[in-house]
Order: sequence, then C-alpha cells, then structure tokens
Amino acid sequence: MFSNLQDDRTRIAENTEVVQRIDPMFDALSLENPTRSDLLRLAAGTLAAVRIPAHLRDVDCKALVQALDSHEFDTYDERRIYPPVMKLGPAVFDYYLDDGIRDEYWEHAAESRRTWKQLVGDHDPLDLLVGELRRIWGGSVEPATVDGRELFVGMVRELTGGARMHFDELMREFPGVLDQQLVAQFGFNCYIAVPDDGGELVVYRRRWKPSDEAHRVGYGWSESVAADEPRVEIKPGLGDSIWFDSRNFHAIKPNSEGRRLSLSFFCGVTTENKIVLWS
Ligand SMILES: O=C(O)CCC(=O)C(=O)O
Ligand SMILES: [Fe+2]
Repeated sequence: MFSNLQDDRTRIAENTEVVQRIDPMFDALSLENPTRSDLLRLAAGTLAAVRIPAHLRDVDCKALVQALDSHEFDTYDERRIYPPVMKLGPAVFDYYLDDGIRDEYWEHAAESRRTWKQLVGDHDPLDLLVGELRRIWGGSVEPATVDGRELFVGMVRELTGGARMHFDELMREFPGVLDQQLVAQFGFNCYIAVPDDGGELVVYRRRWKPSDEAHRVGYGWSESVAADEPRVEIKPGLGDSIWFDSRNFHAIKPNSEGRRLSLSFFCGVTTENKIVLWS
C-alpha cells in the first residue's frame, strides 16, 4: 500500500515540469536615501547590504582619526579574537564566555562615553548616524538594554589587515541576555578611515549551521564553507555607512597599506517594530 503510494509520487515528481523561478535576490544597494522598505528587505534576507555613500561627508574624518590617536585603544578579549583587534569602547561579544554582563562592562561603557564626548564635543557623528537611522526606520531606535540598563553604542574599531569569515547573531551566541527579543540583526559600520587597496567587506548568502563547526578557524570559519554561495563584495569609501545582515557569514579582505576604522554597532529588529542598538 505505502510502497505503491511512494511509486506514484516518484512518477509524478519525475514527470513534473519545473515552472518555479527563484530570484536569488542578494544585491547590495547604494542609495543616498534608503527607505524603511530597504531595511525590511535586509531583515527578510532578500537584500545583502544597504550603503549610504559618503554619509559623513560633512564630518572631518581625518581630524577625528587624528584625535583618536591621542587616546588609548583596547582590544577584544584576546582569548576570543587573535590577532588582537583594536577598539574603543566595550563589546558585548567579550562577555559571551561569561554568564552575563559583568560590572566591568558598565564601567568601561561610562568611561568610553566620556572619552568619546571629549573627542567630538558638540558635533557627535554618532548622533547624526543614529538620527538618520531613526528617520529611515520611521520608528523607535534606541540602545538595547540588559536589566533596564542601556548598552554601549558606537564602538570605534580598527580592522586594518582584514577579518576572518564569521557571523554575528546575538540571539544564538548570547541568548536571553537582552531585555528585547530580536527577529533580525544588522551589522552597521560607518567608515572613518579606509585603505586605498583591499579592506572590502564580503557578505555571503549563507548562514551558519551546526555542521560548520568542523570548519572553525580560530574566531572564524574556513571560507570553503561558503565558497559556492552567492556573495557581494563592497569596497567601503570614506564616510560610507553600510548595513548588512550580520547573521550571514562575512569577512574583510586584507589590505597592505593604510588604516581601516569604523564607527560600529549592531541593530536588532524587535517584535515590536523597534530597532535596538549595541556594540
Ligand atoms: O568592518 C566591516 O566592514 C564589518 C565588520 C564586521 O564584521 C561587523 O560589523 O560585524
Ligand atoms: Fe562581524
């Protein structure tokens, strides 16, 4: 009885003409004025990235990088990211190995906010970037919270020399830590120093799956895992803003000269149609 049914199904499958056409939909948009619908497509997975070219055109990025040079950078926890990656401001990532966010995080956050304020004075480029995101989203855009306390937003990160292929998905890597529940996560970077050659952001149309664990390389994964998947490669220009779905594997190509620095945070889309931010 069952085997007959199976035979019928196989015959039908073999004789069925495939009429379905599937658009892989994985482009990078470059727009002066992206809309809420572009960000929704990013969340839905039908877009790879959204870029605003020269978003910080009115900011003197060179002066900002110079000012940053007079401050000491720290690094991600070197047990987790090696070779060290320089940054200013705490990263939630550094607390993944713990049960929660230790006191040290909040102290580091307060100190980094003070340093940043000293650096930028009344013309804070982060206000401009978050304000623009608020306008595009047309809804609430606020720092994510842990036990009601606002997380740090707006790390300065130096990824000169590239970064291994990895993904960022807080809901999977540090579940339950935020007060908010997320349905999507974007990486956001606005580039305040870019190398002439190299430093491209490569986003693969491929999310992590458990069997990828056999292909781990330090903090990342072997690019062979996503080698056959569609990808976009974006070369950031100075002052560009780029959002991408950080749950997709992504990597940064190496560069031989010049520095690559960004103002960096993650955006989580909540079930209440809000965007929450953290670094
Ligand atoms: O700097 C970039 O282009 C992307 C860095 C990255 O891995 C991230 O923002 O998640
Ligand atoms: Fe990342």
